[in-house]
Amino acid sequence: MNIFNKKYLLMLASIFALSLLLVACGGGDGDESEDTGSEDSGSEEESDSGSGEGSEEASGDFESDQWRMVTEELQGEVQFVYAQEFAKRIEEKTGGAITVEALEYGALGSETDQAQLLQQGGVELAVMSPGFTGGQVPDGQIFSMHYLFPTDQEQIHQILKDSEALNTDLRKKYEEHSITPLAYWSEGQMAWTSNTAIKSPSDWEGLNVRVQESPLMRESYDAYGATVQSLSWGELYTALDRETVDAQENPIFFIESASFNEVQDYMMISGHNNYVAMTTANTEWYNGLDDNVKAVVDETVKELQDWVFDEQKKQNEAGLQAIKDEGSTEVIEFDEDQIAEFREAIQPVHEYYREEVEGIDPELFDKLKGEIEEVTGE
Ligand code: 6CS
Repeated sequence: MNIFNKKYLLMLASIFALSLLLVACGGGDGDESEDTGSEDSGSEEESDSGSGEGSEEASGDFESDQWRMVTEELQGEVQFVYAQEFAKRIEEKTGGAITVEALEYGALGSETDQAQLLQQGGVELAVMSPGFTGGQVPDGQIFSMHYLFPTDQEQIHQILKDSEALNTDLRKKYEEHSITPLAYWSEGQMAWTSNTAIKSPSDWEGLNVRVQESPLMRESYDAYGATVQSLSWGELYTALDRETVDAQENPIFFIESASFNEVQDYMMISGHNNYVAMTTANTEWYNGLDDNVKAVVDETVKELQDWVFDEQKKQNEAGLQAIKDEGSTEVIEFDEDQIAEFREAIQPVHEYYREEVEGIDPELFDKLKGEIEEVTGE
């Protein structure tokens, strides 16, 4: 076991301890102040968490406040550097009145614990993957549909920024669960890794693939003949190493950063999907913000759309190069014919999603498809 994985064991221990804390928090107000061990972008005073009630006037128009933004990734990875940049800009724009603490994966539990914590108001802000709330917000599963979004990153960027289906309609669906998605952004194209070379849908036959919690992911891999297993990513390296799981999907920077390539012989650049993350706020907290504070949050989130596009691009390019340099994982890039074959195999799942998945809004799906077609011209 390398140092990296010892780090995961420590993290899992902290997840267990913090899960107990989460239960104790139940609907809490975020006043708990743990030593997270993460790089602190905020200050060390007690958190006032909330709309600023009772806090003192600190700088110009802004009352002093402290927020926390929890992420699902480790220091240096895209979600975490996003949270740091968000913190830096909020602090600058409010003349230091408002500070934001960026928290890394594991500091407050697993990805599902973190989502729950945001919903309960235990943290104000989170970078969240829709895949972990697919059971609660069925329409959010739209992001786990293979070959729905284009492969062109600029086009995905445009769709995520401008889509009304996502930024208005889907946002409302999340808000019913106290999650306000302030922005959707891509962490890059996902690749498949496995110890088997996957070049056509039938190569998936009999493989067990790790997925997030979204039920639709089961249907997608079922269409190729594979079975799925839900796991937190912190358990994934060991599962791949011990071959209790055969394959996984993630953006390339993350495959390299989490060292999955060390225990996988092949990486397929399949074009099957991109990894969407959401910048989210607890809905009641966000709605209760003073207008000037809300405007600063909205402006910062908007600015960071382009910033994070460049950041993920840089990290994905470096990750691909590092995997190639390391040399033990063969990189297979799908050609147009292979993509067409997979696209055809997954069509029944698109229809199944629209017609049969309980709780989804077919109009939202149709609207998003229309918006995608407008951008791609197909
Ligand atoms: O595979 C996962 O679950 C993790 N992947 C990424 C790119 N970010 C966080 C997430 O939990």
